Amino acid sequence: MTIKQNKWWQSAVLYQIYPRSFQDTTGTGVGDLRGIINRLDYLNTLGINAIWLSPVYKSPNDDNGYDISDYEDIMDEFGTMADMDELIAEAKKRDIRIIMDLVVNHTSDEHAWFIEAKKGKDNPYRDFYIWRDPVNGEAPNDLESTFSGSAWEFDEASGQYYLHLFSKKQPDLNWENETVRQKVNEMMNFWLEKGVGGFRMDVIDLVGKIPDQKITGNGPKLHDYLKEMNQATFGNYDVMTVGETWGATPEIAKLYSNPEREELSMVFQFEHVGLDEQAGKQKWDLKKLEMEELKQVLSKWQTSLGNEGWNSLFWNNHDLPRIVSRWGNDKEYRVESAKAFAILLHMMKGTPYIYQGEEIGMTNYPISTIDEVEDIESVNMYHDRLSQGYSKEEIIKSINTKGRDNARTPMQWDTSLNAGFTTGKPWLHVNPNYTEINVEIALEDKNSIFYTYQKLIQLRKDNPLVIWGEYELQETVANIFSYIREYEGKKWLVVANLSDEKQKYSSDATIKDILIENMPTPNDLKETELLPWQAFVVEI
Ligand code: TEU
Repeated sequence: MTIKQNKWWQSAVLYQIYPRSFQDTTGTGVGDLRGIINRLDYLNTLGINAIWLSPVYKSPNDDNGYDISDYEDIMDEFGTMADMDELIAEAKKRDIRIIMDLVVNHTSDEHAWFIEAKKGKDNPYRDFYIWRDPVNGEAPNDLESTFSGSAWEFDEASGQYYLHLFSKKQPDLNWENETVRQKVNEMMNFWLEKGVGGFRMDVIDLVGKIPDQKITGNGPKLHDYLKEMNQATFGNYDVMTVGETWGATPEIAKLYSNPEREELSMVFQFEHVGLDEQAGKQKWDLKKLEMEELKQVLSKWQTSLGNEGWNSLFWNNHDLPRIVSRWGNDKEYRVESAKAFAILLHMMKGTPYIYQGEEIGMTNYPISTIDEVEDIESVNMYHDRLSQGYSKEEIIKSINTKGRDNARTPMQWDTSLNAGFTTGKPWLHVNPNYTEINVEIALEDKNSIFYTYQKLIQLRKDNPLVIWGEYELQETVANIFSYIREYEGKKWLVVANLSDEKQKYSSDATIKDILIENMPTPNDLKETELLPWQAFVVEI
């Protein structure tokens, strides 16, 4: 079987919306569904085919919607189910599909199932979650929560602990319980019937966990569960699925996305995301990115899936710092470096994802005290590390480099109050650079980052080479990333200087056509020099 299934999602470009920070229409300081509907024409101008919507379900917002209290209702701040139906319909008119965020490793502790489960050991919902007796008066084992501290929370009333791999307000569902899986499937069908375009599956690699053996990711039943889910739900629709799988290797990615196995369309792999952290430590333990490693890792993913899996391509999401601040230069080369990273990623094989604001080169927002931070992961880590003896300065530096709020500051629409995001008090600080970096200015400037993204999307639509072509990394100096895509006798050369310095470059290739560039491309590529962050794609 070939991977060339010609599925719509293989040639699509997705745009991720973090609704809380996208567009407020009611003055609450929190974005809403109406705001997204109002901005659909903007997204249509960009040219995207689908929107991955971070969670919009009912939630007490301990983790900004990733703690769901009702999967079949909409968060009060965001609007109503009627708004949601309208969003799906309005998007459809523009050929844009809505991809729902499926967060089913855990629910909120305010979900009706957990409220029932807490009532006692005999409650029919008790087994929907993972309860264990204390061991020697303590937690069953030393499993840790991603958000710091033990993954076990003691429940006084019953004398048992429940498992939460994230916050204690996010109890883990017990996937071994068949009824739990059935309920999840029913809920997925509810959304599929509404006409959504698929699901992004939050930490899906964790649902096969065996907590007693301290197995969390990639448990033995994981793939059986996904096959079962595929058959019972999305397998019956023309939709896409993308699993969030932090520990995936290419071999693991094939298990999920080989079409013959009938599991998922693709997964998000995070190998490149970990390249600026110290091996075996946490994301907060910083290390400088080696470009050579980035090249090797991304190229490995480009070539190793072959016909047995499908890539997703991304630099950013709501959990990651902004790419232009992280690995680019958000000062003197903000525009050039943002374009260079865009060109590099969008010419690769796989389905690209753009995170809101990336298309205008939004940057990180540095904080100076912990009071400015909203994100539960950063706040918990701060207190945890303070108690372990880390200095405040060191922790703040980690948060400024890697904290999730960097990606979550409100979308910068124009130069009006609060960047046009809200007329009220924004839930999270607006980056003061909105007076220069915003959508209005970007749309007026033909040379803006926005139009580079727009053109990259168009190139993908017009050229099967970008979707199906073979990939080959080219030999260059460390700071230049270059590859060739080849398809049906056509060859495209992609070159990007990922540094603040000029770099020596040489290629024997003759340029037939310039497809895209972020500054004038040399006529002759032999023995030449690339300017800082220079990037181009040429037919050779
Ligand atoms: O993220 C999974 C996850 O493990 C993140 O917490 C990640 O480790 C960290 O942010 C790395 O920067 C997903 C969602 O994307 C995230 O927003 C949720 O908080 C989390 O699951 C729990 O649902």
